Parts: sequence; structure tokens; C-alpha cells
Amino acid sequence: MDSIRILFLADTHLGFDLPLKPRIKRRRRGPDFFKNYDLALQPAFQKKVDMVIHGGDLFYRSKIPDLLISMAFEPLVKIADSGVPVILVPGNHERSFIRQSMFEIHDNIYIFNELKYFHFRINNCDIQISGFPCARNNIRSEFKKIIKEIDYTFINFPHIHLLCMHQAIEGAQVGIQNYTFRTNHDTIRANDIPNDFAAILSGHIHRRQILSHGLDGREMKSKVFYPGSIERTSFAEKNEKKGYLIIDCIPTKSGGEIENFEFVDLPCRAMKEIILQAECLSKTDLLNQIVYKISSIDKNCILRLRIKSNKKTIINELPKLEEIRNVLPETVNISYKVE
Ligand SMILES: [Mn+2]
Repeated sequence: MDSIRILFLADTHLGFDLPLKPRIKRRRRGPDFFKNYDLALQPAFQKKVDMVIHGGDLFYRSKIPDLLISMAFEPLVKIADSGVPVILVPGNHERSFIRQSMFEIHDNIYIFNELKYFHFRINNCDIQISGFPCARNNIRSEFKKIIKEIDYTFINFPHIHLLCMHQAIEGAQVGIQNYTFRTNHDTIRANDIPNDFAAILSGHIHRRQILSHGLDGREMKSKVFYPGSIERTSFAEKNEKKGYLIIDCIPTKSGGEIENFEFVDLPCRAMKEIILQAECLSKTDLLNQIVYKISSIDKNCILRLRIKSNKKTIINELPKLEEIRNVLPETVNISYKVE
């Protein structure tokens, strides 16, 4: 038996800032997400992997047009057609359900729209992929029940057994301040993670990371792999590298082991922040200050402009987002906040 190579990506948030009929023509961030989605799937197109797993938040939200669904599924159907299985976990952004039309339904695309398990035989290995859609209520108390149900699913004990989900697990970290998930009802206890999986593959946490210990220092025999999002979805991710995971699993008598893994980077646009004090300035002064400040920034960046003002009256005189856009290079994406 040979090892199995898995392409694991998650949190692609397709459809984010991608109006299909835009009223105003300007640069959007949506195409960046599709570009990285396509780049992330290249190892599958090149048949360098045995399986593709998406850890959820395929889409940016649940209510989406059919066109967006077909855009997202087009490469997946091609990969499935070429003989590489594609497995999808519905995330919280798609409200735990991935919708397909008849054009996207494919024998070789498997979706965890409910708690399920799929069996594969690849490289003479028996592989079981168990998984469930994002549990949005009280996963902390529900998780043990889910694991019990999975325990009943073994027909033959697989050489490789993986658990796929879209949840926060104790110890996971996000954001510039390293917020750590601990005891909330939406967080799985590290001690509840069973020992008999080759690995836990999860989406949801946008920072790439591997969890191997609980916060009490106890080791998890089945490690948790978060590939992170493929692009920066918020300023909390501004310093994070983005990409996907390639994981090699080796078969054993007890559910397999991870032999090797690699985080593969994807290109990301820089996120910059400019903070201005609005007091004692006219609107023109403020616009001039913005022009001055942005003259040195990366023209390809995603900009967050924060205007700090103590006087409530001055807010009426602040420039509108459109006026700021007019003084920015067209290539910059901007968000604007008055504090
Ligand atoms: Mn997400």
C-alpha cells in the first residue's frame, strides 16, 4: 500500500465582493478569491493528488445566485471527471448546506450536507472520510454524540480514517491579538478529539495552523489541521500568509498517520491602514492629507482608512467614500470608517 496525497483547502468565500451585475464599475476583490481558488486547485488538475477536500465556507454566504454555484463547481466537476474525488464540508457561511443544481451533481463529488462517511479504495488503501456540516449550535456538547455516531459507521476498519469538519477547536488562534478559542459553546474541547483518526481536517479558522495539544498541555494523538483561508477576508488577517495544504497519509492498522504535510502559499494583496485625525481640518484639507498619505502606499493594496474625530459636528463635513475613491488610484480597494 502506498501513501495517499490530499489537497486540503478551505474558506474560499467565493462570491465575496463579486456583484454579478455591478451598478458601479470599480475594482472588486471577488476576482482575487477566484484566482486563488483556481491556483489552489492546480495540483488536482495536474493529477498530483489523490483527493481534494474542501473544509467549508466554499461560498461567502448561503443565499447565492445559480451562476455563482456553477462558477464554483466548474473546476470541481472537471477534477471529479478526471477521476479525483472531491469532498466538500458545508461551513457556517453557507448555513451548513451546499446547494447544487443538476449540472453540478457528480458521482465523484461528495458533500457532507449531513453526518456521513464515504469509502474509497485508492492505491490499495481502504479510506474512510467521515464528516459533518458545520454545527452552529453548541458543538461543545454535541461533539461527543457526533463521534459516537461515526463509531458505528465502520464496515471494515479503514487503513486511513479522516474526520472533516468546519469548527473551532480549543487552542485555535485568530486575529492580530491572537484571540484563542477556549471554553465557548462553539468550541470543541481538545480532550474530546478522538485518537483514532489519521487527522482532523477542519475549515473555519482563517489562520493556518496545526493543533497538537489542548490548553491543558495534553497531547492530541489525532492532530487538527487548519489550512486557513485562501485570501484575507478581514483586516484581522492582514499579517497572515494564505494558501492551502498538501497532506500525505500513510495507511496503518489503526486509521493511518500523517507522513508529511506542506502549507503552500498563494499570492495575496497587502492590507494597509491609514489613520487620520479629523479635528481642525476642512474637508479639502482632509482629502489633501489622504492624497499625501497614500502617495507612498502600494498601489495594489487593500486600504482601510480610519478617521478619528472627537467632535460630533465635524462628521457632516467629512468626505464621502466616493470623494475619497476619486483621489485614490483605481487599483486600490478601500474601506472607510469614522471613529
Ligand atoms: Mn470562513
